Amino acid sequence: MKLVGDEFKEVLSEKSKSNDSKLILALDVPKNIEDEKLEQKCLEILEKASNSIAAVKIGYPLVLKTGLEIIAEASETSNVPIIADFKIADIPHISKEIARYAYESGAEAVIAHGFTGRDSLEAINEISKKMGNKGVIVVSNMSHPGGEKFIRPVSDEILNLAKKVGATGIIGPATRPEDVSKLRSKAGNEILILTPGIGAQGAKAGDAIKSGADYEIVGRAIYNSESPEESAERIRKEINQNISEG
Ligand code: NUP
Repeated sequence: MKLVGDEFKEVLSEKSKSNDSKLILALDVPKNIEDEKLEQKCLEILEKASNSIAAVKIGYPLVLKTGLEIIAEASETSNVPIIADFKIADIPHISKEIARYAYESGAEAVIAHGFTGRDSLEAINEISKKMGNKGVIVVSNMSHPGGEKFIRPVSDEILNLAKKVGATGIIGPATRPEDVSKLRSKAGNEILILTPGIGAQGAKAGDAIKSGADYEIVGRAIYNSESPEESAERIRKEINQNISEG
């Protein structure tokens, strides 16, 4: 089946090649920043990290604090593709509207939950196609310990659904590389696997990619560090080094 999100896959892959990077920055809310300075500080972090990353992921914390416009501003500042992590989980009509707002604001891809079922994902795919083949990434497993209880046991089923509807990619847990290997073996090669959990959640840079992921998502280890620019560059290199050691 043809996947949605060709345009997103292409811009992501181009940026990944030109920056020699498999790193996606999760731009959440850095600690100890006054509310009035938050937007400026986040854009500054992004600008400084932008040569070390393949994409940036923006989610609820930053959007709820600063407004949806942050997506367009981030896109202008960095020239890297933006993934809107809204973990969309609603009935088809509402899921589609959330995705629409994210794409209209400049996001190249959205993250959606898969447990809502086929009709909700298909509604997002529909708007993705209408807006020029934007990305749809489905959460098929989660990286935190609590993810073991409800989502991990059904992660294969969610992956199957993501494949059936032709989603662009899935989220897998870098904290459980054995799960990433399993997901890759069942996913085939075409679907992207994006994996959070490196650094603050304990996973080592590069291990998830060695287990079959395409990209690694890192937030706090970059934006809460003394020099986000240096940390992003260091983690980019660590990933590449770890992968090259095979
Ligand atoms: O399973 C997931 N785990 C996870 O951490 C799915 C996610 N989308 N994330 C996101 O990745 C989370 O919302 C955060 O933005 C980022 C990880 O951040 P950090 O642990 O590197 O700070």
